[in-house]
Amino acid sequence: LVTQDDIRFQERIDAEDKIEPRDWMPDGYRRTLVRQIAQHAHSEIVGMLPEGNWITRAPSLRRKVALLAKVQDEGGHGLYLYSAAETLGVSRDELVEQLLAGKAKYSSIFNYPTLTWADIGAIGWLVDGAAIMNQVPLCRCSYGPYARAMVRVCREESFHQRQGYELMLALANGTAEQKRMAQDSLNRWWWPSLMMFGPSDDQSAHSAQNMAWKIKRFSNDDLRQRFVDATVPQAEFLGLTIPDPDLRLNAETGHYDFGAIDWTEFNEILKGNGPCNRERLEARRKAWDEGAWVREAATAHAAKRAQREMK
Ligand code: FAQ
Repeated sequence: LVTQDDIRFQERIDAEDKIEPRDWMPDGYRRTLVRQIAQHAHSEIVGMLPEGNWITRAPSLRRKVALLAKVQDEGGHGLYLYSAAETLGVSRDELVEQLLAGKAKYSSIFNYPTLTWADIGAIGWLVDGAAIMNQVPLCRCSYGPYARAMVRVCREESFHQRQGYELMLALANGTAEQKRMAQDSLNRWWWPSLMMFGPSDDQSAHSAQNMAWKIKRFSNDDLRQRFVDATVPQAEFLGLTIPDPDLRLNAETGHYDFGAIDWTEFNEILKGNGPCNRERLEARRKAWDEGAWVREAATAHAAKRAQREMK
């Protein structure tokens, strides 16, 4: 049933008005935003784990400092996004609970292991590269708090992407063994990075409505194509080979054609059966349990301060 409120809401969207927390919005709009922003926040928090794995083993002080800063940024993005979700009437506790109970989704990409130091380069280059491609249009999302949060997040992700590409460049120009490591990590991260953009358009349940509401500005397949077009020349500059025998520049379209994505692998990961799904959730649960004393201390401190202010 379409009401007058729905019609007026769509007119505001079409006029490029930003929707703010206290404005009327359809329940479906609120629900899909909570879903997307929460999944995005969880991705940032779980996304700290694969790279965190290498902080203690970074090969130099300079690399360690950069990686520490990057992982810290991701924690910041997660908290920032939980706050954006809270403006829609859910609490951070609820969202964290859903994550720890295994009921919430987060990006498929963070369920792969980081086996070598080169994976830190590949994550920055490809995973942050894909994240930027997807998130720059979100700076124009119709929901104000999410759009504004994305501006800072995208600036920081750009730094992350450069950090990763520069690392890959150092390895690709290094010894034969270093170059092999870089190629091996490209081989393992390429296809999962393409899956980050989500199912193909004809399989994407939320796309049509989210495009009409201007939450999404481009479809999953459009963004995936843009990512391939931008990344292939970067791989060529590194002297590395993209692991796709079907990849070729299509002279007619000006875009790269690429091979079929293994959607079975993607769907298995979404069901919780990826290589690291269990390990990631266990790490988050452990961090939550071991952080209980911090939450208790902060609550006690806040209560004490409130009491002092009342006097
Ligand atoms: N993994 O109908 P659609 C980062 C789900 S970047 C897992 O197409 P939609 C930075 C989807 O949620 C990564 N699930 O859905 C970083 C839906 O599930 P539901 C995070 C996926 O929303 C870098 C179902 O499949 N970025 O963290 C995936 O229209 C390095 C149907 O899909 C964002 O979250 C996937 N790859 O489009 C951190 C960006 N793809 O809820 C550390 C914001 C789809 O029906 C290190 N999100 N699904 O059960 C979005 O732009 C959108 O939500 C999409 C999906 C494009 C991800």
